[in-house]
Amino acid sequence: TINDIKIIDFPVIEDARGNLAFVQHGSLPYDFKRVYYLYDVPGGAERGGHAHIDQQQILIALSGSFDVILDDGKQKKTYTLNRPSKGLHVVKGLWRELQNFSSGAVCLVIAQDVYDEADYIREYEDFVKWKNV
Ligand code: T46
Repeated sequence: TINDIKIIDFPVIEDARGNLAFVQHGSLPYDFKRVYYLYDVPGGAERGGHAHIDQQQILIALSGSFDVILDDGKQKKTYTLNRPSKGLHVVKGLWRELQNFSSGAVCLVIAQDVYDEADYIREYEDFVKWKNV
């Protein structure tokens, strides 16, 4: 549910040359098998608009900013991501919408498993029905 969502702080090594943040095996709440990223998102475009049945993901604003609206069928919560050292842990079973991408924004996603269309619910009506089973 909405209450299981967490912000993860990645370790950051800072020095005069800039910052280095890292994510490695064992440091996330799950083992991950896939990384993908959204970039060159045109102003006003919206992404997401679906739920995952089983897959967990962590979203990171590597550059720029965007909003993530999460919905568990009962409650909605909006998160603004704008720090490359912070990850939004999106647990399974949540509807997500991504909006308000700044120009140059990059959304990195660390996903639990490989891409599988069968893990998606892409109609909001189906999501609400699934949640109420
Ligand atoms: C999510 C948000 C944050 C692939 O072939 N492989 C992949 O790994 C992914 C993620 C997508 N695709 C295909 C499936 C569609 O034909 O790429 C096309 C666009 O995918 P989609 O409309 O789902 O993209 P977004 O940006 O709306 O959603 C994506 C992820 O699918 C989703 O899991 O949580 O980013």
